[in-house]
Amino acid sequence: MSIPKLKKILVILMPVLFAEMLAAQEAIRVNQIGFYPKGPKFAVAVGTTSNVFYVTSVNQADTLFSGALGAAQVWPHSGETVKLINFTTLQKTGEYTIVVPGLGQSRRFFIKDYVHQDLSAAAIKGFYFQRASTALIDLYAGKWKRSAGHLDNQVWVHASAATTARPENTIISSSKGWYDAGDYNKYIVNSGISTYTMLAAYEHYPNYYKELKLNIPESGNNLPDILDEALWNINWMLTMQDPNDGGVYHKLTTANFSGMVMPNQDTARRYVVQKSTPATLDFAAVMAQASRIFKEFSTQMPGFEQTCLTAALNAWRWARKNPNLRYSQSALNAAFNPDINTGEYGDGSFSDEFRWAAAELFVTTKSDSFLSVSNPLAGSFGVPAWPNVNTLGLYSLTFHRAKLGPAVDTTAVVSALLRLANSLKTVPTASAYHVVMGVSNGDFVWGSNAIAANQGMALLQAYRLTGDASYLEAALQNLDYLLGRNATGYCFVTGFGGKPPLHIHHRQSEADGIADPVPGLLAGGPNPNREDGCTGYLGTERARSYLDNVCSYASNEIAINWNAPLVYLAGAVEALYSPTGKPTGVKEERNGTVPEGFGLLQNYPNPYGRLPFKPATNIQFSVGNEQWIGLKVFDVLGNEVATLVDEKKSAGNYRVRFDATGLTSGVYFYQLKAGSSPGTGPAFIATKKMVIVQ
Ligand code: 9MR
Repeated sequence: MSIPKLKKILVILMPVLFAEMLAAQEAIRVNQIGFYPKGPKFAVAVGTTSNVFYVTSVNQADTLFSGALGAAQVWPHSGETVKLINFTTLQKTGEYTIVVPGLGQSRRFFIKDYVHQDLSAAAIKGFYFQRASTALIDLYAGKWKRSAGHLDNQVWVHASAATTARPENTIISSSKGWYDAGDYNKYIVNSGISTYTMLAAYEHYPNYYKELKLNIPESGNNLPDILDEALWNINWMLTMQDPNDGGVYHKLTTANFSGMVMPNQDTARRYVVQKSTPATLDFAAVMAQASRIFKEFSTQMPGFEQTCLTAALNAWRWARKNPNLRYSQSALNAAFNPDINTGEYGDGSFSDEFRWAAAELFVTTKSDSFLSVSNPLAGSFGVPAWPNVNTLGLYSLTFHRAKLGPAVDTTAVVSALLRLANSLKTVPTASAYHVVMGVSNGDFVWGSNAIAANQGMALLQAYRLTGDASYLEAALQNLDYLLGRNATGYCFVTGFGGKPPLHIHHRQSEADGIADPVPGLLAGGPNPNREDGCTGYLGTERARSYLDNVCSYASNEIAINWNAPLVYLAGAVEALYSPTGKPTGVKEERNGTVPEGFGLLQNYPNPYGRLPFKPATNIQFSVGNEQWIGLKVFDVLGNEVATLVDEKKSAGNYRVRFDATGLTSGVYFYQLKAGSSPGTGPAFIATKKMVIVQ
């Protein structure tokens, strides 16, 4: 065949080959981040006649493992016929792909220790990106930096919330807090379960979280970063309690949802609206929990433990006096102006909130008066969600069971927890996708991905209780589901995996003019109810009712109560599978060699970061192979005060002189970034604090 002819055929074939390659990547569903060397490893192949699979190097040059595919099985949630791929016994670390003859090659993934450390940190950092009332600066937010919006230091008391002490249109200050989701409102009910889950992650795995660094403004302040992040919301929640009676406003909101604008462009009036029983009880539960957690940090935060406990007790008293005050937006709008048309978080049954608050207050105070008002062990226990919270109290009772005293029947605590976990544990073996998700058809609803994450969290409680690895392994299956072993082919966390969501329903990500969405955010996930009415959903089946389009708030929004169980699940499996139980100090190296020995030459390392500058010092770093290096100094507000390096550097050791003359005494940060080029995003970032004393 002549060369030109061959070329022509190749030109025609190329798009076909490319399309086939993509289809194959979609047809083998695998966690797109990876697996622990000693952990279970599953994937599924969709619609194949092959009976074998191979795990190979990414370029397919080396085959590390081969095995038989499982029997063909239909997953009823997607209607797909799939075969299970089990490569658990492959423990060699590396970056791999799965090949199924006739089907193609999967997306790439790692087998290695600490494989979910970046995810664990990014999922918490996602909350930093949701912060109201503050600018996000380059130093912490990188290209997603933005101006401050929603200072919320002037918030109107809505007619529905008016009291003698705070009549309609009283102005209060209610700053900070996290935006709930893709919208900019702040809702106490949803803050309740979200904040609990973040605090529980710390309470259950303190050694892990004490060392997990997030590069947020408070990093280095002698509190674990995850608690600093939680405090941003706790401090807001405290302002939502009416000091005159202890009741808690249901939400802080604009009358209507804003357009797709940045926070500083949404300047409509914000209100606190009617107090409600569920908001007040969720608040009481979180404040009781916060009180016992921050006790450990009474040196750093004197009095905070008592502030939280007093707030919890006042809320509890209010709820006992007002045990049945529902937040109904239609009822509110019939009676008051202006109408409020934002998220409702309307919940009509409050016994679960009473049980949760009673459990937390009891665990913190050991006073059985709370138990006689509401028995946390009454009723049944399901996987938690914002309207069903009694199981959160069960988690706390389980964790603290050794110290509860005779007032609580700990045998009943343990059996209730195990009943829930046992109903989930064996599900993967019977599931074509080998996941817990889908144990009930009803798992596929608005925010279905949080159901998967919360199932994982429930299983992890049983693992801690029993040490039985089958609970831990079942939990990990749902993390795999979220990261790619699902019927959509997506890794559902922005910025992670080979096919992450790109068009989440998230005002900041839509309005910021940056192609990549804010990272570390979990999309809501498949939801066959499709309340958004958008067209273009992947499929009509429950597990394929997903659409990566900003239109799709019913399947592609993000929300704090969905990210929080992802934080817990990713952090817990990291803490449990990592060789040390702690994060590794070495940041993942993606391209180029991680610079070593980065630090100030004089007095380094220095635990206090205090350095006598007289008036100059040297910053040193090493470069493993040629790459672009940026070295800058920032003040505490994130203003750049010096650029010391911004160029390609070849391998070697460097010393750069930093002259601090002219800078006022105070805290500064110096940051090293390295990567293939300044524009492509750094492969390595390290930030260190220094105190300049002139
Ligand atoms: O997560 C909430 C889901 O359970 C409800 O079905 C849905 C409709 O009421 O609301 C979801 O919560 C949204 C909230 O009302 C407003 N902010 C965005 C939340 C996530 O979509």
